[in-house]
This record gives sequence, C-alpha cells and structure tokens, in this order.
Amino acid sequence: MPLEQVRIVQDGLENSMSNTEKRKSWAEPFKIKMVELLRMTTRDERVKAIKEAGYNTFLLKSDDVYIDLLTDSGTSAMSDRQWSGMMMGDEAYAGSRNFYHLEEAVRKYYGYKYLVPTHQGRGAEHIISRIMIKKGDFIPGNMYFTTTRLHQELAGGGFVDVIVDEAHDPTNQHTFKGNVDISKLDRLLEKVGKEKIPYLSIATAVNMAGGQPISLENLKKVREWSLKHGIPIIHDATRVAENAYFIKKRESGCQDKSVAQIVRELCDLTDGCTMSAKKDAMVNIGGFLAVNDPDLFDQARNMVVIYEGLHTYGGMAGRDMEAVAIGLGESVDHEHIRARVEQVMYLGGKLLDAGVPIVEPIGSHAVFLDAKRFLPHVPQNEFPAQVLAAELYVEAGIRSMERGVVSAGRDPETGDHRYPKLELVRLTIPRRVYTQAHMDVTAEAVIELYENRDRIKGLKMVYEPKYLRFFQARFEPI
Ligand code: P70
Repeated sequence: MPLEQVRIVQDGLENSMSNTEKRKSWAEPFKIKMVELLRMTTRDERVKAIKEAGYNTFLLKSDDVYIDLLTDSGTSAMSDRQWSGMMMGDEAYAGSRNFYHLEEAVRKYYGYKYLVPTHQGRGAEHIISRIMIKKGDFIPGNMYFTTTRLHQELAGGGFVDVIVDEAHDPTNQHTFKGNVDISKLDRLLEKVGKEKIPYLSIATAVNMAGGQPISLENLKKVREWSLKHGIPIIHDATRVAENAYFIKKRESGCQDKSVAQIVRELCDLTDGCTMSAKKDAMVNIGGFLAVNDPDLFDQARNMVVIYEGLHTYGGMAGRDMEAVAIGLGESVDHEHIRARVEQVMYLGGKLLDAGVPIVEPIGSHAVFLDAKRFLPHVPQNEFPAQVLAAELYVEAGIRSMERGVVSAGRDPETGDHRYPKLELVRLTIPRRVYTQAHMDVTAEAVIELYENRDRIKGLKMVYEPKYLRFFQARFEPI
C-alpha cells in the first residue's frame, strides 16, 4: 500500500480527538521520536554575533540561534513516513520511480497534468518566466514575492500589483487580504492590451501580505476574467493547504468541504503552478513546476535540462522526490493543517493580548510584527524592521526576518529604494518543530522588547549586493 494511504486523509473537526471529547485544550497530532538539542547563548555572545553578521539575521550562524523563526522553508520536521520514503530513493539518473510517484501525487492532490521537477521554488519561477515572458510584458499578481518578481524582471517583464488595497494596511481586518481587485486587472488591460500580459501570477496564502488567503469566490472571479481575455493563471502553490484551511474556516459554504477538496478546487481554477515544496510539503529541499498545457510542458521540460537537471529529477535526488510525494499528502491532512495554523494563531493571539502591533488578521505561516508601529521613532530609510529583527535576536536568541524596505529592493528604473507600505518583521513558524512552550517564550521576549522599544535606534546600510539584497546586505548602527 502506498505510504500516504496508510493514514486516511480524513477531515471535519467533529472527527478530531479534542472535539469528540468536548475538551477545550488540544495537542499536536504527533509525538516526538527524535530531538535536536538547542544551544543557549549569553547576551554578550549574541551582541558579538549580530555585529559580526552585519545586523542581518540571514548572516547569523544557526548554532548561535536559540529559537529559529527565520523561515518555514526547508525547516519543518519530516514525518517517519517521509524518512522511510527517503530510504526508498531510486537514484537512477533517468526515470526514477520516485519521479512517477511524485507525478501521481501532484495529479492527485493538485490536479495538474504535467510535472517538471526543480531544485526548489525559484527554479520553477525561473523556467516559467523565461518561457512565458517577453521583454516589455506586464505580469499582474496579488502582491509581489521577492524571487518571483526578480525572475519576472530578469525575463524582461514588470510586476504589477493587483491585490486589494486592504492587503497593504496591516490593521485592516479583511478576512481575505490575498484577494485580487478585478478593477485593477481591468485598468491594466486597458492600458497595455492583452498581448502584453502573458499570465496572471496568483499566490495562495500571500507571503508578503502576511500569509493572507485568497477566497475561492475571488479566485473564481479571477478565473472568469482570465477565461474571458484568454490570459492564463500561474499559481504560486507554495502554501496552498494553509490557504485552504482559512477558506474552510472563514468562507461561507466551505465548512463541510475537506482541506484536500479545497486545495483541488483552488488548483483547478488555474492553469499551472510553481511550488516550493520546502513549505507545505515539509521537505528540506525540492520544488516543481506543473502545468496543464502540453506545449508549455514541452518547453519547460526542455528548459529544465539546461538549468536544473534531467526532466525526471530536476535538481532533486530520488529520495527528495519521494519525501515531497508523501509530504503533499500529509499537507492536506486536516489534523496536521489545523495544528499548524492554530499554533501560529496561538503566538499571534498572545502578542495581540499584550498590545504588540502585528499584522491582522494573523496569517497562516507566521506572525508579522508591524515595525512602523512598533518603532514609530525610526524612519523607514533607517530600516526599522531590520533593526527590530536584530534586537529580538540580541534580546532572546530568537531569529526572525526583515520583510520591509530591505526586502523590497530598488526600483530597476529609478534605482531608488522601494518603500513598501508594509515594514514587517516575520516570526515564521516551521511545521512540527516547536512546541507551544517555545511560542510562550517567544511571546514573552517580544513583549519585553516592545516595553523597551524607545531605546532602539536605526541602522545604515554599509554593503548592498545587486540581487535579492536582503540575503547578504550589511548594516551598522547609526
Ligand atoms: C520564505 C521562503 C520562498 C518562496 C515563497 C513563495 C510564496 C516562492 C518562494 C521561493 C524562502 C525565502 C525566499 C526569498 C526570500 C526570503 C526567504 N520563501 N514563493 O522564507 O521558493 O525558496 O524554494 O526557491 O514563500 O518565505 P524557494
């Protein structure tokens, strides 16, 4: 029996342990078989470490980190089933059995017909951008993502934000801040014409908006628009299961659907996807491009051999593909996704109760501190989110990530900083890795920092790389 069938993907809150017993408390739907020991550091050690890292949390050594909330990408804990799948890796250069298993899983859970494996998400973004975008094209999307937009720009295109205005306001309580504003699509079409719009770039659980979902209702409208104008939709499916959980919880008429069903519905409204399997699918490395159009598939399959690897492995080992195939099934399991998203809610709820300014509603994969309100005395050109992330590390050994002016980069036309409305610090929760107690410690540390926020001062950038500067830029206190 295939491994993912061992655990029946069941759904519905009424079936879960806590609800049948009518208890208020609930626990993670797994037990721990192996642990990774954490290193404790002193404040002096952390002051030295962050200085050496140029006040950039990407440049810290992970050995110097206590609770690592830099990202949920490649940092989740694989299940015993995924690990046993790793032992079933078929490392043949061509035609690995794990490729066929992955293809079957993508068809089953997402419904896309053709699979092109890649080493991770940006590998897929590179390929789809190179194939579909011509110089001078415009690619509308529900907020940019750093790597996605860069690949669109490198292919000669320009990203156009068509997300609802509410998404740019961290205090707005809109329950589907990932939604597209169709009138923005109309305006773009009118301005540039459909020949210049190769596809719509639609993400589920929009990362840069704070992990905010798009509703099924909105995606259906986007689909109508797309069919009417003959412009396809490429879906960034990186966190589609998390988006589906929000739909089940919030969208009317969806309560009785399973997360697995909603994931399929979302994917069925689009023409293909790029996927970083390092998130929802909980693997340490891997990704893919999947499409329904045979011609597009042909071109992608040809391009993957140049940049990634043969079309039946695309930069992954056979064992990696097996872990992705199993992880896709686990990602749509109701108990799993509920525990995952509700753990994020738990941390966010604690911060809200203490009056710490965060993006609301709380997103699916992370709690985003609103650095503009946290540090109103630090102007945006002194990198408030960057300094807040550095200070949280010094305070408590907790590593987070800047998602503000540094991440937004420079405008390729003018060369100026892009000043995004959202200046955020992301506390990203890896899946199945930390307990509620780690969340308690994190909340307490952030609250303490908030109480002492007045003493925090801005930074100046002293080194700036050309591409994706946030990864390697260096700073000094002003
Ligand atoms: C993160 C990671 C990756 C990602 C994503 C969405 C919605 C594509 C990708 C790319 C890692 C990251 C990447 C750039 C800047 C900071 C962090 N997001 N689409 O931490 O996938 O990393 O596999 O190439 O979130 O959010 P990949």
